[in-house]
Amino acid sequence: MKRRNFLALVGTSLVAAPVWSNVYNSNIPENKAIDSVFPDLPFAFDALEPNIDSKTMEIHYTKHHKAYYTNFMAAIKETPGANLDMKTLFAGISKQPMAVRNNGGGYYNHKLFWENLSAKKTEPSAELKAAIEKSFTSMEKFKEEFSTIAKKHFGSGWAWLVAGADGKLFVSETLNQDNPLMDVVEKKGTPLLTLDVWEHAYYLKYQNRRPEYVDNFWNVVNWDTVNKRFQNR
Ligand code: MN3
Repeated sequence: MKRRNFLALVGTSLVAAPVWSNVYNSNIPENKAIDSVFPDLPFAFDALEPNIDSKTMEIHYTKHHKAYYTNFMAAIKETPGANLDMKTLFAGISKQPMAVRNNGGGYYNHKLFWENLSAKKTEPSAELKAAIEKSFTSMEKFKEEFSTIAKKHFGSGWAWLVAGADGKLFVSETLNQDNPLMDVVEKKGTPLLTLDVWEHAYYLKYQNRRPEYVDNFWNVVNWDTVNKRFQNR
């Protein structure tokens, strides 16, 4: 936990907040950062300009993501789900109220999304590249398939690169704030990379030009994060 978050936690006796004590035995290392305080954005609002503009980033993080987090905490506190780690919660999400599914997904998906974005130039590891080539024949083919799903997804949702239980990688799309960890989705697995294709993610800059937003996404993918997820899947 970051010192600032720790102090915030100490300073405000969050006794009603979920106890995440048994969290983070998950095989997704990024889960470790999720805690009883809203997580920091890992970069400045303007860091991804011009691919993702500063105003969109600011509203997306401080309004949309924050609201999902706040509503998720409100929906899950004092329920049995409050003591589960996110992976277990999502694996049984069909038994949870819609508010937990929508806001828990919204909270978690955005956190993953920020973590797989960076202004720094990064590259897929040799191991990830080999796995992508095995599953999609080439890196270009993978990007094409992922982009097509992201461009064509109807309505609000997310595009994903996922590691399946059989070890194969695949691309998928989910509706609203669902994700591949949820028992309600058809194609389940461990998320490696995600892209938010809700209009709020791009409309201020790109308006109806979602394909341009998707193409520019590749300029700001944080492959270091994707490599790490793949390694720890
Ligand atoms: Mn969003």
